[in-house]
Amino acid sequence: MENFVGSHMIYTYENGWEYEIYIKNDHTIDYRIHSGMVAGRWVRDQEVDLVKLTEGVYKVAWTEPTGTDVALNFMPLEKRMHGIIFFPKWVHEHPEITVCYQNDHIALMEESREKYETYPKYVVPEFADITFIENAGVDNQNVVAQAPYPGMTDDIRAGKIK
Ligand code: FER
Repeated sequence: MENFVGSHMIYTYENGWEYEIYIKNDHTIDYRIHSGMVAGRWVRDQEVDLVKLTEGVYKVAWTEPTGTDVALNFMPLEKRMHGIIFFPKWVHEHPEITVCYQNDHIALMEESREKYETYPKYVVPEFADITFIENAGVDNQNVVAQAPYPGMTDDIRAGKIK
């Protein structure tokens, strides 16, 4: 796990959705969503379950305050990952409610998951290509420190922002 913790990655799912993740420590991630159904959403300090499955293969899984469940498998040496996202029905119908800096709107997420429908869930299983990877160290507060904007992932890949 020593190698994987600290990984800062950008990846594009085969459905075109582009995501960014920072493995902040062995039980916490920060992330930004750059395109797709909930583009613009960003989150810090999400508690996750993180394990090394075998050499070079890591699994990150968690449940969001929105009720969305996520399980990601990373194969950094192959620059590939697979993710499966289980969206409650309400997030699929009202994605804009979840597009925010979630840390400032936890109560709204918890109210919405009670107010709207959960089932049937909208399940999105996709492979992705990892287009950027660096190790940013443990508990680095500067990696995911501002809202996503159009073109941000190009800027990160070009080394223009940190
Ligand atoms: C990912 C897929 C989904 C990811 C985060 C999510 C950080 C979160 C989705 C949501 O809460 O809406 O690859 O990576």
